[in-house]
Amino acid sequence: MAKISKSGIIGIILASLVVVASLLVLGCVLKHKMHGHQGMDHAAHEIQHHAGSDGVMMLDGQGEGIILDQSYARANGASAKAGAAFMVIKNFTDKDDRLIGASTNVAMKAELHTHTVDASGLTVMGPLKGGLAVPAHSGVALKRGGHHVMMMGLKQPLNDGDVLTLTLIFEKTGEITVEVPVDLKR
Ligand SMILES: [Cu+2]
Repeated sequence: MAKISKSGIIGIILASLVVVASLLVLGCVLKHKMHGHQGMDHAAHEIQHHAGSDGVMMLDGQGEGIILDQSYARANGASAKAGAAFMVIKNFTDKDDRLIGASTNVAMKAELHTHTVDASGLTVMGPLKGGLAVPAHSGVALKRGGHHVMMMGLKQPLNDGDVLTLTLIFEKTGEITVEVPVDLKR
């Protein structure tokens, strides 16, 4: 059996440490990369953040027709009488369209709302009169503090993880129905 010198053992230990350190760094890089690709919500948040005050933004990705993307709904507590739904409406068509109405299975009534600043500088919420323009080849963000679908007269509490059905009515495209997850953490 070969005799291993003291310096040989130290060499082996050092080499092992380098290998472990390399693996840790590699693991970290891979994790970040995966997060970048899979963290759609993160990206969505970023996009919504960058939309103008009218909610209109550049269209990213590819698709056909009108797509309701990154939707979620929430309410303030189990006894809330109203909730709200948010999403990015993506118009991949060549026609300017307009969101003119909404309905849902979980509320008596759904209305398009927006936030505006009144004469005294207070931010108030109210119906979006005339609907919401969704220009051709554009996205429109419905986000907290901006445009949203108000669901009034909730028939049931909105619990985290529930899925509700939301129908949006567009002037040209007609009705589009999507399943919307409830996410109370957003
Ligand atoms: Cu509202």
